[in-house]
Amino acid sequence: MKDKIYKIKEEALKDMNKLKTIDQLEEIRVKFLGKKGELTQVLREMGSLSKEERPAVGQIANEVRKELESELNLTKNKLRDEMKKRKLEKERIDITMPGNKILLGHRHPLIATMEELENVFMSMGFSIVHGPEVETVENNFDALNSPENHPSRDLTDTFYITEDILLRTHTSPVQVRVMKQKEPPIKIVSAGRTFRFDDVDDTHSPMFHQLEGLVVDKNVTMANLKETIDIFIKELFGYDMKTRFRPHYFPFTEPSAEVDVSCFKCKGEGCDECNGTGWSMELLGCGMVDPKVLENCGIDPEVYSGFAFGLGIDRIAMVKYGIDNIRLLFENDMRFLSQF
Ligand code: 2NL
Repeated sequence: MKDKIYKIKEEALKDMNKLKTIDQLEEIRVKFLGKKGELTQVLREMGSLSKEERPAVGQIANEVRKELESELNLTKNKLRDEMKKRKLEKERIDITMPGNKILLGHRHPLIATMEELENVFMSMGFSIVHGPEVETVENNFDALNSPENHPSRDLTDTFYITEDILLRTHTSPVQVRVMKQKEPPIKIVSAGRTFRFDDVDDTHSPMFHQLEGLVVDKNVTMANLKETIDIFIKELFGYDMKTRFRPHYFPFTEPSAEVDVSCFKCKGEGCDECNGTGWSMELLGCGMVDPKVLENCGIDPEVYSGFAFGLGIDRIAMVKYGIDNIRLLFENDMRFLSQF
């Protein structure tokens, strides 16, 4: 019986030397030490031994069991370490390898300009409002005093949807909507897409962008208008920039002015860019809201007065980024866009 026990031990150790995985190790544990294992089987047969033999054989059997158990545990730890080492080796990261570049998009230069303009006006206490691009003739022309025979109303200049509905030709109808809905004080700017039936050239596109502002309150004067425009230009282009107000005509303001700004290149010295005048021309139009327009929108011109201004965002973006062709803003050519 002792021989049998030693043989089991030898066999178990031999098996253990060959095994590769922890699963196989468990198989060996079951095969030799399990309930129906070989060593357990032998111990069960101890009944057939004589009383004298039993303690000695029992002791050997227990020793062998302990030895096998500790050997199994040692092997288990060894296997676990090896597996961990293999796993780490497999998952090794070469930190010197170049990474995958993540391509980040960014704002379109036109939208960036629009947001920059809005931010300047927000910092000056204006609210940002939005309105529909499809408008009524009433909001786009009639309420704004635009005469029936005005060229901009012409069927060949405007995209009409029906006789009364059109694609807005400026952002003014958004302000008309606000005036019709809200009591003064009003201090808003509205930016967005506008449409005119233009042929495309370097500076014209049938779809373009405007920003307009409107202030209506008691005692609003031309001085407030000039100050607001002046600060806006300085905030946007720098405090060394000057403004010049030239008389002009708009159907919805009286008096009206066009605003010139110091030449961006020479800052007023006079250069080839500004034909030696020192001024960038026609960046902005403005005026005191015509009392008739206030009345059209349900505001009493005897109590309230207001000023309004408008500018072309495309033009500002082109000046700001040195873009010489408006088409580049709308063609979405990545070779162009990725430069910003
Ligand atoms: C320009 C000039 C201007 C306005 C827009 C306006 C709006 C209302 C009432 C009165 Cl609701 N005026 N807007 C006034 C003067 C000039 O725009 O050159 N825009 C590109």
